[in-house]
Amino acid sequence: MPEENIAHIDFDELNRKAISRPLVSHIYTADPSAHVFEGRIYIYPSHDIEAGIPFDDLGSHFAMEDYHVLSMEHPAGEATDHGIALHVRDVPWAQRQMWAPDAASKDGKYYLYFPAKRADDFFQIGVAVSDSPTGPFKAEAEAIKGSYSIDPAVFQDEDGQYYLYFGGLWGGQLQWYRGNEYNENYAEPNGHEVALGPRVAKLSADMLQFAEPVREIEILDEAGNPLLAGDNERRFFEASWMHKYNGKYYFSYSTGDTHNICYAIGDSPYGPFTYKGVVLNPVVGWTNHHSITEFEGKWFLFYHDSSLSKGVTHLRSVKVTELKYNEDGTIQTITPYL
Ligand code: FUB
Repeated sequence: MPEENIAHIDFDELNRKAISRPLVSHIYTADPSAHVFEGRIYIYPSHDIEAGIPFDDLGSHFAMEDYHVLSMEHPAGEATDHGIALHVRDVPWAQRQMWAPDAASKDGKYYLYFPAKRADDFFQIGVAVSDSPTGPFKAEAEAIKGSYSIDPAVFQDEDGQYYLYFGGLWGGQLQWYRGNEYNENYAEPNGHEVALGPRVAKLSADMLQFAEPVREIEILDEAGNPLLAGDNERRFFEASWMHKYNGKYYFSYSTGDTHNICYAIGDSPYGPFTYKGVVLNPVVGWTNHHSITEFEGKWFLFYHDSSLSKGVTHLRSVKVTELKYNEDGTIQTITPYL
């Protein structure tokens, strides 16, 4: 929900109407990537702070410096904050803006994937390793070779392969890439041209690098045509997430400037994916970012909004609510306020 539309909101009333409460309120958290590791829910969010940096379209005011891990025994239970898991000062290649992270587990080790800006202003994606799902994580000396842009999301397929999805427009810099080539003269395509797609690559066996060239994902409409850049209500903007349900791959994402979380379904982790609808309607705050995970046979949507900070778009709070499917596998759209 854009800031111009929140001026008249009664936040006490809105918080009464919200379908769920912030998981923690002693710090601001956002962009929740939730996973179940050994029967417990672990949430890897951004840690929002007020850094006093003026607002701009590149999101410079999202000036986060570290990550905390949250965990829960059950989605209806209390969340525990496990403290600082990684700080930007301990990442040799990164300088600032620790944006939306994700994590994976393999062979008893835990891998935190995160975007951050280098000193020369380019986003890359890094990885940090720990023996515990709550960290502390030790960052690799360099970012993942060939990585760019933001919002990594890691997906473990049933055959044991791991895939990293990523990409984000505007502040996320994806508009400066075609294929995997950077050019400062590139921009978002015109409205009648095909929209830029999210990116995906299989991870190497050691989880530290891409195992193959990064591919661009196609999102198609019902007629099989790629979504166009001018289709702002449906085209990819940022916040990739992948989950599997009844053997199908569900790719979900934010539409950015239209503030929806949408999803598209395919038969392969690489796509193509066919657009199916909205998972989550706009929340208070400009950004909308989520994850979807199964716990004890039910499905849950983790998301954030800025209701606790009374609409400050870069001070968000992570929430969770149940997600339901229709018989045909489509997702029932969630409205965050009654
Ligand atoms: O938290 C910073 C950025 O805001 C994330 O990387 C985007 O997905 C948006 O939520």
